[in-house]
Amino acid sequence: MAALILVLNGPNLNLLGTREPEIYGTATLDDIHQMMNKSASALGWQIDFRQSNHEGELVDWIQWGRVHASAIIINAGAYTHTSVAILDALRAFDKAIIEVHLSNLFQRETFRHHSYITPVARGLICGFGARGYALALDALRDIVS
Ligand code: CA2
Repeated sequence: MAALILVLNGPNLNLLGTREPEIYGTATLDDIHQMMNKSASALGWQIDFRQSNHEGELVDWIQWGRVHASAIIINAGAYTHTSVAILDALRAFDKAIIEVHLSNLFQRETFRHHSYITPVARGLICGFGARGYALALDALRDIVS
């Protein structure tokens, strides 16, 4: 059966491409979704691509992923810096987690330098804009069979 990669996007990422292009680039979330579908199908994988502005919904989806997903790629948006609930849910996911951010967190405000997710992630990709999602999929090629 084709591996299913769950791609989770947190609050405000639905606004991508509409504001702050100097920080987040010009690609919309739909552009990223389409790009990932293409890359994944070349690998024989499926993508389940979701966005929510609600912490609990993200937690529910991570729990769903425990049963259905081979890996999680997550950009938790601002919840990255605040959410113990998302950390706890990810801790219960026993397959690979890749953390992605469009911007380079370490060139930004100090409150963005800490991530609750990095300690449970296989790796962190930040600062490459939308390309970071493609890099995360590429990283999974050596991890997901
Ligand atoms: O760089 C990233 O990917 C972030 O996860 C984006 C979050 C931010 O809180 C994190 O610190 C870093 C914010 C996403 C908001 O995206 C917008 C895009 C366009 C217009 C408004 C918000």
